[in-house]
Amino acid sequence: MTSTDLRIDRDRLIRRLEDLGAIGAIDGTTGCARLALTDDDRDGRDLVRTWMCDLGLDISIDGIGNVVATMPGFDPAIAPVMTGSHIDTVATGGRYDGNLGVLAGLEVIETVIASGVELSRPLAVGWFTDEEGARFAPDMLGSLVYVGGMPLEEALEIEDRNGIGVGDELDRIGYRGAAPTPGRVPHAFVELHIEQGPVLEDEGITIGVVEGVQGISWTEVTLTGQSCHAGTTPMRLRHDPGVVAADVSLFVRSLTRDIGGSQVATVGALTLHPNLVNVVPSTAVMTVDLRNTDESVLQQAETRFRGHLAQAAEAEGVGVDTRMLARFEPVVFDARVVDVVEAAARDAGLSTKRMPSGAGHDAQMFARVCPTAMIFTPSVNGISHNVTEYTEPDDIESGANVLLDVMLRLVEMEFA
Ligand code: HGY
Ligand code: MN
Ligand code: MN
Repeated sequence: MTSTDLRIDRDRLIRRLEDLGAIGAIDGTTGCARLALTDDDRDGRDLVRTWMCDLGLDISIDGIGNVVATMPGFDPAIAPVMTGSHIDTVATGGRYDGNLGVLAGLEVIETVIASGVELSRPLAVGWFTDEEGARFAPDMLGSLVYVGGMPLEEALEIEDRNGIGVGDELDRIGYRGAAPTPGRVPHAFVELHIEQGPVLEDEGITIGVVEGVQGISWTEVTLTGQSCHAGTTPMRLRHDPGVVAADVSLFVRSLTRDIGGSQVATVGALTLHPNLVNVVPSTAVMTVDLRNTDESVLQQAETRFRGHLAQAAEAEGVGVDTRMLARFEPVVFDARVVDVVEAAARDAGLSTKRMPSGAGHDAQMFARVCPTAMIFTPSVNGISHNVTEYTEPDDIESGANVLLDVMLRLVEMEFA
């Protein structure tokens, strides 16, 4: 059998997606909640690691809990072609976001090993800690540390909103590994991921050929006013942080209309304190997520947001503190790898579309150290970060077979 004849085992992949999706399952839905470094994340990690062990792969766990499994029996000097993604989820997650990339990578390796096809370099699949950033910011934390974008010590100190630290949680769930960071640089990296948007489905396209990732800006804003009685306090004496938060929410939405193009803005988290019907809040803590494919436009959006925030807070007599939770510039993937993704999909007779990624991914970190690109499969109704997230089995199979072909082609490529 030659490598071009290989095809993944669709049923085995779908079954594993279901088995992993059952961990942290959200009652009555096909969604799951496995926030980074929780017990559910640990259980998901243990399950996938078992599958990796059963396959006889060499497994390495590093100081931030990234897990990379590599085909055994190769000269350690030969860098692997790596794939991977994440198996942590948001609190209302689906069973495909991240999980597809990890399990399809495992499926590719299992298919190649079973075929007996000899390779000149190993394949590897990894999952990277806290890609979502939903519990510990920034997102893509594990892959950022893996590529040397953040010192391990700094990452271990990061705390969630309850003051619980990354390092302590890694120890608690048993995933603070000994492998060094930054990690081994792969020969090339390719990630399969659901699109998480409506483009492929709207245009009836099977494979997204991802050329890059848009820039991301996450700001936490703490507004401090004065708590007082909702009934007795005259409006002229109020300093209400909730009003400023509402104003800023509306402003960032208007910013997207004004800037247009790929500009998006989201106030995803908003907490009023004490959050009671008859108390003017003392504080409001909110997050503002701004993204754009163009760095200079993203900076303009940030400047306008910050200017309006300061103005609105001053008018209400409310104090403002801001904290950057994440800031990543747009990333352009290696054209040579992008071309391989497109060629592999087309040779398989699949429709393709070149496109940017609206979401952040671990691949954007690997693009810093090796030739990297991504493969998208369609999301039904363009929905993700939602328990109803779904991708058709045929598209899962097509995406995984494209991943298989791309990885085998990358094995034979030299990147001067
Ligand atoms: O936020 C993101 O784009 C990714 O899901 N972490
Ligand atoms: Mn993801
Ligand atoms: Mn996600």
